[in-house]
Amino acid sequence: GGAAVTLGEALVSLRSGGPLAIGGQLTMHAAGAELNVAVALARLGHESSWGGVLGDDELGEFILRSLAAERVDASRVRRDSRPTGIMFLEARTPEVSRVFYNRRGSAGARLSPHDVDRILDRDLGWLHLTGITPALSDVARAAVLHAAELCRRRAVPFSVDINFRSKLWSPEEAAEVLPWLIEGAEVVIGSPAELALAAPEGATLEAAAEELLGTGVGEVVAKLGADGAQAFTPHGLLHAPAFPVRAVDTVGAGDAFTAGYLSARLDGDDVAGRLRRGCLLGAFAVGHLGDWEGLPRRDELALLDLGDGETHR
Ligand code: ADP
Ligand code: KDG
Repeated sequence: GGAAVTLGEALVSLRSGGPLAIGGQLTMHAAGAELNVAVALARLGHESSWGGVLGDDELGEFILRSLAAERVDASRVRRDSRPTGIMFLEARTPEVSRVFYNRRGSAGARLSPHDVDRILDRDLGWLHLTGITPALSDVARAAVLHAAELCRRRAVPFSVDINFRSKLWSPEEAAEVLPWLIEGAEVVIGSPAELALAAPEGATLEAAAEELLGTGVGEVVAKLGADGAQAFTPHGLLHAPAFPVRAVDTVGAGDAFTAGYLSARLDGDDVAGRLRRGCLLGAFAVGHLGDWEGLPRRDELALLDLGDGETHR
């Protein structure tokens, strides 16, 4: 029982169809790694909640409206006089995208330990955190470390997606903080490079996973893009292939994967089932513009079992 809760910074993402320096139309999406996970879980019917700080501005209104439409509880959101952060996603060429942030001094970066107490003051079934939040500001770092500590103290299961963002902090800074964040986590997710960042002794993915499991992490999950994903548990190693789909927009695939993995875990599925649903949600995410817009409701989970180009009549 209890809600699946996540907290962090929500952003507005503005996606271009070409070089930003040329101008033209941008499409507006609610984004942020933790918001993406919250929406994905709600789509699958889980009781889902997102907590954080939004600007007292129109972008904050847009994000609240998006959360409400997706049935994500946002009752513990605080508004702040600072602006809601923005992320530009530039399709510079069809193959190469670039990210630019307008988020320094944003409302979201003001998330505090006090906010965390308010957000987590409830029947908590699961908490999901990311390595983006500690990179935002000193107070946000204190907030997310406090959240992890509360989980350890209250024996609430929690997960961490490392989500290293090089525009926010250096690998050295991240390597110093991440062990404090992931200590005691049930699930730690990252790319092989991110997992190596969190396990400084781990020279290979296997060694990094081994090291993290040795510190008491329950499951270590590596996202491998079009190669699928791999889970390391005390009982061994499991790999799942990606679903073959045409990738339209890969941003958000990692969050979708994480939500799929956690959803299956909340349902009590085994590790193979968790990996499969993770890869399935990742495939849905890459097939659609936007981080989460293309994600399935629970009754749509079998859609990709249809053949290519098939029309369901
Ligand atoms: P991130 O976006 O965090 O870098 P990945 O690129 O590894 O994460 O994507 C997460 C998951 O999404 C992968 O494990 C895979 O299951 C799925 N995925 C990513 N890219 C593709 C793709 N091109 N085709 C099919 N599935 C994909
Ligand atoms: O995972 C997708 C995220 O990159 C995006 O929504 C924004 O949280 C975000 C970030 O900080 O990059």
